[in-house]
Amino acid sequence: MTAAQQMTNASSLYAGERHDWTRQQVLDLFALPFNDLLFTAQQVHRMHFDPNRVQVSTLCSIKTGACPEDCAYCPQSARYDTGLEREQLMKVEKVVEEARAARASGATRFCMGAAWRSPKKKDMPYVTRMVREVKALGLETCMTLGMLKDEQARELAEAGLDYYNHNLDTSPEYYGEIITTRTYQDRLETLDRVRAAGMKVCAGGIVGLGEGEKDRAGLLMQLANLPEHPESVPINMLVKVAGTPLEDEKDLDPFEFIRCIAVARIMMPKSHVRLSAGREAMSDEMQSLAFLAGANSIFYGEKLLTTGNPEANEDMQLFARLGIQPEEYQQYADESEVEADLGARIAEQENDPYFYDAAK
Ligand code: SAM
Ligand code: DTB
Ligand code: SF4
Repeated sequence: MTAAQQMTNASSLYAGERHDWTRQQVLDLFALPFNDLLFTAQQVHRMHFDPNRVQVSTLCSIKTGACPEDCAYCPQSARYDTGLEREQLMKVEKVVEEARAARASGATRFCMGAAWRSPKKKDMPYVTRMVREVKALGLETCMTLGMLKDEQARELAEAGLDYYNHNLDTSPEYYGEIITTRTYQDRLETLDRVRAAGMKVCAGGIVGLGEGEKDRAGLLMQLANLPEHPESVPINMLVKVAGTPLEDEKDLDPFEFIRCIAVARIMMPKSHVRLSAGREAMSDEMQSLAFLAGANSIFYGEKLLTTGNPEANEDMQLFARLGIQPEEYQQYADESEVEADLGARIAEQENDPYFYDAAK
């Protein structure tokens, strides 16, 4: 096929959003010659995005470790001895401080993660306050707190939470090898609740768990066949942490990882695909291939939740070398409006019991 034919092919085949992918169609994409797959993904990418813009989010672990779940990849599960120091729910004040620092270093979204199976009733006033305070800084907000009930999803949406992250992690067939304490269906139901409450969905998975290509295809098929595509699709490469059951897992072929990004881009053409955990172990060249394959979001800042991430200045240097600009997010007309709003909110908090007792 000539390049011109291929261009027409990609535009007609993959221009629109589809929700009826079969496993075979996805496997056929994975089986394309690498150059053809990347070329197609890049064409699809350019139909909906500026190819030289990447969205940057910063993570903050608002409650660390001692999680009752048994996710085999996770350093925060109480079942594995990973030497992680557990921490109680972070004070609202401290979360705001971290969010300000993230904003100052150029992040546009602040993602707050908790090592919970699901939030408890008593946690909700604290987390909704966090959403309000971080939003007041002019940042987009995201939370990942585990499974949600209808009412909790509504409370978060009312507080103004922009995105809720909840990953499917892998294919339904491989899922039982990785997690036994909650079902695939539980995860799908939480995603439905997030959608029904009107928040944007951030849902993706992890690769490098020992799964096969058919599982990576199965994961992407589940995500793309949701009634609406998640606005944000994080693709995590397993970070192997000593003490977890997957600490000695075999490395995934880096080209297979890039294929996964490209297939996600083609299947969910309007979603931000995030090159998520695992960047510390990737070369600059591999990351640039991921951007070429259609990744257009990263976690930015030296820490993910509990594990390392490249230093912010290393990322900025990489962006400069590649001619990439961070995507902008402007909610406020100017900086003084942000500062005035924040000042008023902090003053308001001084007499608020949640402000000082959030960790109890
Ligand atoms: N506890 C909540 C939950 O699991 O629903 C939210 C936080 S949890 C850490 C969020 C996601 O991080 C997981 O679904 C998984 O995809 C990813 N993750 C956790 N540990 C990881 C690791 N070692 N390597 C790569 N991704 C990881
Ligand atoms: C996601 O998909 N990846 C992020 C975020 N959502 C919450 C978490 C990655 C965690 C990596 C392991 C750690 O730092 O604990
Ligand atoms: Fe807990 Fe989330 Fe880690 Fe699973 S991924 S053990 S639910 S913190």
